[in-house]
Amino acid sequence: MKKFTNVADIGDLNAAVAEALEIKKNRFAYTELGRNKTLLMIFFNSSLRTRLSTQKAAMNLGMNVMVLDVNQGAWKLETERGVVMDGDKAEHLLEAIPVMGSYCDIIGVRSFAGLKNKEEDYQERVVEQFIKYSGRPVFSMEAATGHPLQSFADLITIEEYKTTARPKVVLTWAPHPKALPQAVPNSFAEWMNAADYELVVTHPVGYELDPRFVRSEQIEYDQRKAFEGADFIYAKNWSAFADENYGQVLSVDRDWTVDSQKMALTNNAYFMHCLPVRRNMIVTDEVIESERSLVIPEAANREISAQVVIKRLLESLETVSCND
Ligand code: AN0
Ligand code: CP
Repeated sequence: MKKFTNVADIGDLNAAVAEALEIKKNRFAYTELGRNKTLLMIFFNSSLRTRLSTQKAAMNLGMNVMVLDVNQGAWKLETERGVVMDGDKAEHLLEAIPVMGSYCDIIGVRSFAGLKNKEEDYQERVVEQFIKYSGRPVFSMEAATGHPLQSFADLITIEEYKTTARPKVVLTWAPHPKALPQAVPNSFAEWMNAADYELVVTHPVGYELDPRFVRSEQIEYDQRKAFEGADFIYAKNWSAFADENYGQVLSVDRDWTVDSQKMALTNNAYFMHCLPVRRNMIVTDEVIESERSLVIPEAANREISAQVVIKRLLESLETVSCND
């Protein structure tokens, strides 16, 4: 595996989950694989879980880890080619990327959607430039349109807790005061479809996701109806995807908040959310604190999904290191 930005990169999902569960039992089986290898993690946006779990995963593999917060202490980076750089941006991404690549063996990038220009976001400009110009294997730590490390952890979690071969998994939109990207729901749908679970997506009219991720027949606009018989409820907010209101908040209707009354309609479903979560907007205290809430084991599995991904990228490296 030379890059990791979507579900196709990981190949066979059964094999990936089996590898994850094996690693979970013995996290330190591959400490030699990463010896004298360096991971550079680059953050254009905030993070708690991704930063810590990915660093831990790399340390489990014996790697050295460097973290760069682009917005704290680095030069402000220009990303557009052809601009006259007479503003506040002191360095261009086109120099910064190969320079960063020269100091490491593998690169992880977090770069959220700007939510201003749909075409730009859906072209995944930043991550694609890292892939093209760094000369290193690159993995997404949440890019503009996807968050595959999260979805892989979600898949591992569902595999651990499911009691039927093909569970009913419901992705529900829930209210949030600020505009959020579609990356998490896009990837979640992509991975759940690839796993061939029964996926139902519920959201208010206007919140339809990219049809490349969610087919129209998978949408149920009535949230309560969608919850009926569900084995897993996966809550997430996202902003509008449609051209006419891309990146906008169309509703903050708290009738969409996940509460105990709605959970009672399900097949005693587990509750999931990628975190960070706003309590009593997305989900009530009662539901997130209930014994059916998986948010903590789900977050813990981020270490495991990251470790499988970094292990596979390490295995793809040629024997010559960047210092040779
Ligand atoms: C981000 C998002 O919705 O994409 C990160 C989630 C992992 N969430 C927020 O910015 C609150
Ligand atoms: N779920 C997730 O990616 O969390 P962070 O934004 O804290 O990394």
